[in-house]
Amino acid sequence: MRRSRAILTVLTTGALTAGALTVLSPAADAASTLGSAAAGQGRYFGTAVSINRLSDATYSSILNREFNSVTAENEMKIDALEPQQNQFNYTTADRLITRANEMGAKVRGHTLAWHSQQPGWMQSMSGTALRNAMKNHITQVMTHYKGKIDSWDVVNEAFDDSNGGRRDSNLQRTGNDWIEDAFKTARAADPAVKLCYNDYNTDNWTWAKTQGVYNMVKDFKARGVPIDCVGFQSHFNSGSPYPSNYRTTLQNFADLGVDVQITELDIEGSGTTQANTYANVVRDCLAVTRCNGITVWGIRDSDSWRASGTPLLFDANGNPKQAYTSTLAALGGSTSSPSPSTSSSASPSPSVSQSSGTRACTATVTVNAWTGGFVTSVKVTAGSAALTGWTTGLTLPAGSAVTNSWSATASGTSGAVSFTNVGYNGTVPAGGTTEFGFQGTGSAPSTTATCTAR
Ligand code: 9MR
Repeated sequence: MRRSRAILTVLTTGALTAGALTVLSPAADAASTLGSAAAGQGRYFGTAVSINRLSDATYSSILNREFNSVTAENEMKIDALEPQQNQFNYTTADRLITRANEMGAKVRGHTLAWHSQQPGWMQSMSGTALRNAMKNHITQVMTHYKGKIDSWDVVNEAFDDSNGGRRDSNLQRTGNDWIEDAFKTARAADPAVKLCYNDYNTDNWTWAKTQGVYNMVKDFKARGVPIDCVGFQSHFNSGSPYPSNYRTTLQNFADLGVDVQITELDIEGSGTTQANTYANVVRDCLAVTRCNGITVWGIRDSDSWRASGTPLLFDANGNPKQAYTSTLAALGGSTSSPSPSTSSSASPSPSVSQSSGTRACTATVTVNAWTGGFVTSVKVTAGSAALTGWTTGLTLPAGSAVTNSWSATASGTSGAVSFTNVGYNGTVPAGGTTEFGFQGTGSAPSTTATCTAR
């Protein structure tokens, strides 16, 4: 069930003097998160989610705030859903679907047929028995999730890493037609969902593996085998770097008449180099009409399967990295550019119509509340002079408490609370903005906030 939510955006001022309240439309904040910026481009921006991290408040609040698509990192794999033959366990995966519904997020289903993460009973199977078990798994799982999934990875990683042919596996040994059999079974089980082939090291157009997958999709389209999309995992690192022909690859596949999706993006590295590569990937997707969306393979570096490569958009503390800012900017969003609608709305307020040189700021509060909890985002906008620091204050109703905050240091957890910039976001150019947020229990705080500039 989707929770009903109240979303309110109010501009308040109170830098050096009390200011008038101006109500803004929610659209004023439309492009300040990855999900909303991607939506503005007609795409989704998703992440892999690991169910046991949802109890981590920092993880959970970033998930809520930034993403509008989710992929179960492991919970919808074959071993998780069918641990004993024909005994299905949907409990954990269903929790993730519920969470996605609460977020209003799409779900990518991952994955129905794969040589890896097979339950023990399947690993030891072969021939017709295995083929039938594969088809039964596809039918049962897709029937259970009918209407709840946007795209299914029907077959995952079926190609050899170097020679452009098929990977050897127990599934491959059931006959070369196992992939098309999987797709036909999937279409029959749920005709409405998008059916994808998903793989890694298929990003560089000149690589044999890319050509192998391309030729299979071309053949499927020519023979009417159902396939709707191709997923590019895009795990980039020094051994498999982002290729300059990535956009060509995406476009060539799209030209076969399938959607393309970036399904497991992570880019090892740091700083400007990493940030630029993320931006390039986003720009490549946006340049290809049929590139529907991007999923990163985890939230914080510490959540990654390759944590030591720091390949994600948030650091271990949940702070957005340079790669986050460049990704958001490439999506057409912004965390720090001047916002004309905010500053013009603020102009009636005496506190921001001051002469250049006097530091002032305003705080725009967005509350996303449900029964028993809330997430609050606050946009701090500098007046006509650059800030070197800021503190905003607001009041929580009795019984409410701050449980977590990001991109600011909180002082107090109940009643009157305040939030001060952290190291990287104290400096805000004249007219520029920065954002922080906090999560809490109880009823939502007032949208009236003060902002004190330094
Ligand atoms: O991130 C997943 C990790 O937690 C699992 O241990 C691993 C086991 O196979 O699978 C990882 O996810 C993989 C995904 O399902 C398919 N593409 C490669 C991903 C990274 O290994």
